[in-house]
Amino acid sequence: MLDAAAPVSATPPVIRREDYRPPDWLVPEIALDFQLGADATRVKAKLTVRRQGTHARPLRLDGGGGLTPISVSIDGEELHDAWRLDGDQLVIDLPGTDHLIETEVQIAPSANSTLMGLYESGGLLCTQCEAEGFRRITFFPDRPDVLSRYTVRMEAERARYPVLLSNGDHMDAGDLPGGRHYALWRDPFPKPCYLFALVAGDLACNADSFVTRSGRTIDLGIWVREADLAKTEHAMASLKASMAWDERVYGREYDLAVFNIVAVSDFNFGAMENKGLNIFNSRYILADPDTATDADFDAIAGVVAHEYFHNWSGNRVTCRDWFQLSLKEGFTVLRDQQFSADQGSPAVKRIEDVRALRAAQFPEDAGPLAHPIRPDSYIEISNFYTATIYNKGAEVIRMMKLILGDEGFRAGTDLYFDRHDGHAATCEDFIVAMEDASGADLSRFRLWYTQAGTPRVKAVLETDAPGGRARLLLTQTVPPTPGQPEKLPMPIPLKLALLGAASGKAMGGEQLVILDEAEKEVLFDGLTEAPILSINHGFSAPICLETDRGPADLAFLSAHDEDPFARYEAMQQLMLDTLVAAARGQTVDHAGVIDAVRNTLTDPHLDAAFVAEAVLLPSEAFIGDQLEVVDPEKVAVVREALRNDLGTELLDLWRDAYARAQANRYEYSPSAKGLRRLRTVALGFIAAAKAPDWAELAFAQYRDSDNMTDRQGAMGVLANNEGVERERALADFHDRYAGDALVIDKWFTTQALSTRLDTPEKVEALARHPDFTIANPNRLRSLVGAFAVNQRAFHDVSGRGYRFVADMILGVDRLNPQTAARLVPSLGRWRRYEPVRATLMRGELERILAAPGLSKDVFEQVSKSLG
Ligand code: B3K
Ligand code: ZN
Repeated sequence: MLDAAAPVSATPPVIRREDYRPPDWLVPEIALDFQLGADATRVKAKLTVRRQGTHARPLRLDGGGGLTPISVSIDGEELHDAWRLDGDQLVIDLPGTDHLIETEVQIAPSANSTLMGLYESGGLLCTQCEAEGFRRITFFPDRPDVLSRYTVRMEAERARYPVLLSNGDHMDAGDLPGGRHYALWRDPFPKPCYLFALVAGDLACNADSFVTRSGRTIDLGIWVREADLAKTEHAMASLKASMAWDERVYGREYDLAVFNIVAVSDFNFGAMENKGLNIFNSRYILADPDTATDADFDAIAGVVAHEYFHNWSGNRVTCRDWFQLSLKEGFTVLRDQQFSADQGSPAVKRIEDVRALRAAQFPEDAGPLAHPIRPDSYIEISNFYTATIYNKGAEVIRMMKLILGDEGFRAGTDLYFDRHDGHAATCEDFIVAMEDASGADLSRFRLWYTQAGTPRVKAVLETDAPGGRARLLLTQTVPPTPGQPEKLPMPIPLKLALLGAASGKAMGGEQLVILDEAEKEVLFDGLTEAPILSINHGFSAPICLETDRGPADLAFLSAHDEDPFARYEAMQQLMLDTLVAAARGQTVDHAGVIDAVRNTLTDPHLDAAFVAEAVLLPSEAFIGDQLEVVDPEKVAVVREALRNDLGTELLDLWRDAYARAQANRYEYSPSAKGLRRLRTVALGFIAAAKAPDWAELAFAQYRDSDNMTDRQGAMGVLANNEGVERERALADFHDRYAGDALVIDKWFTTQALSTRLDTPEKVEALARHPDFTIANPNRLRSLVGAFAVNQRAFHDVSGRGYRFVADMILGVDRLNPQTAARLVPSLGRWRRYEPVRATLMRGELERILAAPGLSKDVFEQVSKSLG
């Protein structure tokens, strides 16, 4: 039998932030004893419990996923009438203040398809407890404000599970009769149960060490299947770089003597920051140049850093309740973004981060699932691991840093860590630490925590050229979102400058303007040239910006702006204005964009990575986001027309760029990465121009590459087009990497993202491919997740894309509700589309909602999308 989450029988309860109450009982100590087996694992738990405050309420321990108690004893006595089950909770009436509770349960890891709690992956036994998975392992108050010291004893068959890992320090190990062995781990740091982890299996270790700034040597281990050991070097280098960076930039030193990472192939998310024992989706650990792209290498560094940084922002200081999730996630995303920016090109990293924000968070903020970074309610907390909590959360803390200045911010984080070390804190605690350390008043800034929706800022510059004066009028509105029809103006920090229209130089330098009312006027004088507005430098605020700058101003900024982000943004805006006008049915001239791209391609001062970003057209989805009503086919057609013109008109320049980039020898460095990126971008434009040799060039790049970035890049270009080379490349790729799951994922994704018109039917056929399975989240996402973001294909007017994704959601929900629910938002934005598609999408949501036995995960996302 499959052990999925309990299906919804009645409308599931809503959990509200305002209902938070401190725990009635604390659990200062827990000792766990695991008799591990894939089909049956016995878990004994000894909890020392302490009544908190004066009350007569019983001890309530959460259970779930079919936990059945084998025995319960209180202060050493097995008492059958002193406890009861109330739903999934074990309820025990206790007379005193301090008691010892012992429970024993049996669980079945191999039948656990939810990948929460203890489960089996590729022969390993591993855990995932955040947010509420620990209750699937043993009865416990499964909430982040109950912190305990853990002692963990694990016993298992030695041949099958030679390595036994848990949190903290390794205390003891030994052989037992019958081919069994045991290990004992103790974690000295009190932690919430969501940070508990264990792993048992046949693993090899890349062992290394790191000496902290205070001179302690930390043993580092990255544990993988023996065959994957050679692919762990980059993750190890990233880990050591993260450890040094957190000491240098945030003054945070690692605390335990051991830091282990285990890679598993079945994992719902990217990775998990369990104390001293991070568990990772293998895609964020394993890499070598032949099998991983530059983007994969970058993501590995980012995720390794992210999980490591959680040791302070998340583990030493944790969250009081799950409404505070952004306290650890937003802050930690900011920290990993800063780390990655320091490792490579800060400008390119910022462009990538903003692109990700616009692709995932802006649509969320504009749709039925919009929520503030500190939500007010949820049905299933797993649905709130969102781009809003993570990425907008990071933007909000980045704005605090900008307002406080680097020193004020660092004083604030120091105070926050000192004040709350070892405790479960709130977003409010973080803001108060920032205020106390810097003297700043963030009272209005708190609106960023309570109001959902992306603010819209309009900037109009009026100039009085002969008088050398200018007046900038800034206005803001925050759009209504579900449950929040009215909004207050937010404090919006805007870094800006006026550029001289002749010199291209900023007159009077850059300034920081905080737009903290519905409108604000900024006056400039002493201007020596006609000014052009350059605004939102470095994307200083996560807003949608509207200006009165025309194509000539944007083209000028795209060639001259001193702020690299603003320069990139000017080009994007120029392209976007052209594409949006075309999608609205206006006749447009591509000459302005072509000239601007020509200038960028021929500017000798720009590096390849920046050029590659700047010349990319905005995505179909982002163009759609600017329209009142989206017709995805129309968007795709106008975008393709501009791409074709850019390809044709600038063909010689694309060939030059291609040739320059081709001369590059493989190394993983910012400049080599930039050249590789430009190479494939140029190849795409050569193909868009239908140059006679495009397929030959693409196939040669595919065949001759010594790295996955170039190979996959070429395969992507081929996959978007017709021809024998396409079929040869796809077939060769599949054969060449057969058995390497992470690479075969790329094979599925490349086809799911294809711009070809037959993509919907190809994707349906791929879902019947023997390599496809809905049980593995990576494989599911590689095909279905990728298809759902391929705007043109997913929104095929036949509705077959919608039907396919809805069928997948229903199928996956029976196994893994969390992963199923993550596919719902693609259908959930139906109101944005033209009526034929909107009706089809809504119909699929209604079909899902009517299905029997829906999980609360999917129920919440679908019902909110329809509501
Ligand atoms: N904290 C985990 C997320 C776990 C998600 C569980 N539903 C990974 C991370 O953000 O670092
Ligand atoms: Zn995180």
